[in-house]
Amino acid sequence: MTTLIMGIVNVTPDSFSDGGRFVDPDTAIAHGLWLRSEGANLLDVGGESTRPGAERVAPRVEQERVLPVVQALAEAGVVVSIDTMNASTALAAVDAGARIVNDVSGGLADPDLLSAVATTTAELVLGHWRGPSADMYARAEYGDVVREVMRELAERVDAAAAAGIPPGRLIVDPGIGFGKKGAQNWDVLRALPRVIGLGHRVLVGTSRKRFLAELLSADVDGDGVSEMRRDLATAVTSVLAADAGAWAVRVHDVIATRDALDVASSWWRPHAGDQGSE
Ligand code: PMM
Repeated sequence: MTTLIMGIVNVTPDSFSDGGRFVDPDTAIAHGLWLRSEGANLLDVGGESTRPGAERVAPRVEQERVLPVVQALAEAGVVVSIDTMNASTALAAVDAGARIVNDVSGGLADPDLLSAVATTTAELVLGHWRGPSADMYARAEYGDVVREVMRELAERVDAAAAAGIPPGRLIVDPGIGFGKKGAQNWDVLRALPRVIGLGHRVLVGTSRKRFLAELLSADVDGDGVSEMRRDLATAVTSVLAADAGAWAVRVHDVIATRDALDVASSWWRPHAGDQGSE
């Protein structure tokens, strides 16, 4: 199985599952190196929460959070992606060593982002997005969610190409949880082969998201759906995304997804001639 694992390093006080844990740069760097030791192929560093209802952060604050972390991880040989919607942060992070710009808004939030990325050699993740997190569920109105997500993603690909970014540098992401409610996310995930059919690498981010928690039976321990159970659900969606042909999955709990992908690839691989026990 060749699907890559993108580990999440949120340098934010308010991300919905890990907000506040890694705001200190040294803690964030140590966490990133730990995720690499667990098997992450890439690390996605972000300084602005996109959780539902989150307010925007000034680019200066975002850059103070992320740049030392991007630089240290890049110097340690990690392939770093910068999770930002701001052109200035994208450029500064690429200067600090990031090789991928991950814009969940697909270039819509900052009109300068696509042309800024075009001046670099970075790869670009274009997410499907319908507006800021503060009111994103108000925009989750679709006739045919799969068709509309595909069409809007294709428009972002065209905009990136028009800005001068070679198509081979583009990665698309259906934006699970962004402007989509529970069932709509499942419809999009089931249609992943069609998204892959757009002809670009596809990144999928389901990690710990609300639509997973909504599915799981709540309150076995009287405390909602625990992080451990969300991580297990994420490992399952990671395997299914990999089986559908995703290029990479973006996850908080790298080791759970690594184990799940290893088990799945052992299931799919012919074992004739192996010397295993039991
Ligand atoms: N999700 C979040 C943040 N960044 N980037 C991409 N490309 N795809 C996603 O699905 C995505 C993302 C929100 O999750 P977090 O706040 O737990 O990082």
